[in-house]
Amino acid sequence: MIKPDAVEKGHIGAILSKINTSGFRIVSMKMTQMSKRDAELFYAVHKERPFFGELVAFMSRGPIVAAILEKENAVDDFRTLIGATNPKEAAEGTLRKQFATSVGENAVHGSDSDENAALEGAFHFSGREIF
Ligand code: FUP
Repeated sequence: MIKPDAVEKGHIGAILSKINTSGFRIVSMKMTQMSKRDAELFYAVHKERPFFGELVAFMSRGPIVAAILEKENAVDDFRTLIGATNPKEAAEGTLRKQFATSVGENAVHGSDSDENAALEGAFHFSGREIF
């Protein structure tokens, strides 16, 4: 997902360009807005964490771009491309280094396993929207 902060700042095009030139194939994509309930479900794994309320408010405050990406080793390679959760720790050349402002508003989400990638893809897309 391209998160609400990056969409608000007009970074959709730059982020998609970097994704394409890094060898990912976009197999699904849409601009949409998560409801508070959607964000609570999507981030349910974090529901006991102190930042959960802020995370839900942030992720539902404006539109996001959701996409499913395909590549050999996609999960690890995408996490390398986006960089550390905290942009202060993100490596040079990563999306979070370039576009994120804080650990909370960190521009991009990437799945952390193949299993979660499948669940998160199904969260946003029906079978007919995956190419
Ligand atoms: P990541 O996998 O890098 O997106 O990071 P996590 O799954 O650990 O966290 C998910 C989201 O929770 C982050 F993108 C932002 C938010 N978060 C905070 O706001 N504060 C924290 O200390 C950790 C995570």
